Amino acid sequence: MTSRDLRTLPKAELHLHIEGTLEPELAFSLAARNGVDLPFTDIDDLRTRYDFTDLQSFLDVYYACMAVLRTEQDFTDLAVAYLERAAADGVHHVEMFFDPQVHAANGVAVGTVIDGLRAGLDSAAERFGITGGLIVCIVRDQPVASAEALLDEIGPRAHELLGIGLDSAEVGYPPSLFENVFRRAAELGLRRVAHAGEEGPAAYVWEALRALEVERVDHGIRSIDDPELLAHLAEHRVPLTVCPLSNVRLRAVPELAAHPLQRLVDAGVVVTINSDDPSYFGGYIGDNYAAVASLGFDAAELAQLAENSITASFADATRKADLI
Ligand code: ES4
Ligand code: ZN
Repeated sequence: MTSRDLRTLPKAELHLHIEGTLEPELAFSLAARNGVDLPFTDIDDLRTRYDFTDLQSFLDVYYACMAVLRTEQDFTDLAVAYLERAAADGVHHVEMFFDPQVHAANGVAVGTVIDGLRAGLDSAAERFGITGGLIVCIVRDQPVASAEALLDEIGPRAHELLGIGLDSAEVGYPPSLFENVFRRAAELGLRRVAHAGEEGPAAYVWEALRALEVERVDHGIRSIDDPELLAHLAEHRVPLTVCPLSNVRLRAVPELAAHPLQRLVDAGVVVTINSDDPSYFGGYIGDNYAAVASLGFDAAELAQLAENSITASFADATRKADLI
């Protein structure tokens, strides 16, 4: 399948950290606009820090860059820049993560972030017909009390959000820590997802399913180590949002050829392809599909992965039927 054909496959992006779409050029221009000092001398210096060895080495750079995002307009600009690229890659529906606890530490209220991102999504709806919504992510290496306080804050605006997620440093921060937070989120009407089995073990995927009652698992690639878990995911059609280029760049897999994607598909798991933090990991969603094509997936298999992304989304049934 040519990369042009890959880009015209209608698809949904379900695992995308909007802060991870911040390109170095925009980071430096927002730093200047907001009078924020970045701990990098220039764009080239920042790019040299992209040689990640694991998840934490990436998160250190990612959180440092997020400090340039201060105003509602910054978040709108960020979202619009991403959504333009997504539209060009055949994305018709986006469920976008954001990390309010990190912005709060920079003095930015969650309402400012929500307003800015929603304005970006509204503009993409008008310009490109893109649908979607926001998934508020709990930063799991911050105290549980901070997550509880965030829930207090978003309560009145929960109807403007699609869901709740769980991200950041995984090992040592098991999903069960956030059982009460996710229960409260469900009571607010939020859909539930969580990062699990990226660097952490298959046991964390089980915990996300049992303690948090997630409807999708973000990454989930370590599920490959547990045949019973694979059978459970397949039987209950719990989708995985897999991010191949992210897994390579953060060394969650030794190389692309060693990625368990094919084995997950062969186990009958509903797998989707996503970009995670495209500015940092060397490619947007079209590049991730191209990486999968390079693994030997044929046109029918790639079309199935794209269809899975629509099926696995939280779009309503009418919208899903339009897109498939
Ligand atoms: C993330 Cl790749 C990844 N894993 C966990 N948390 C994250 N936040 C942003 N990107
Ligand atoms: Zn992620």
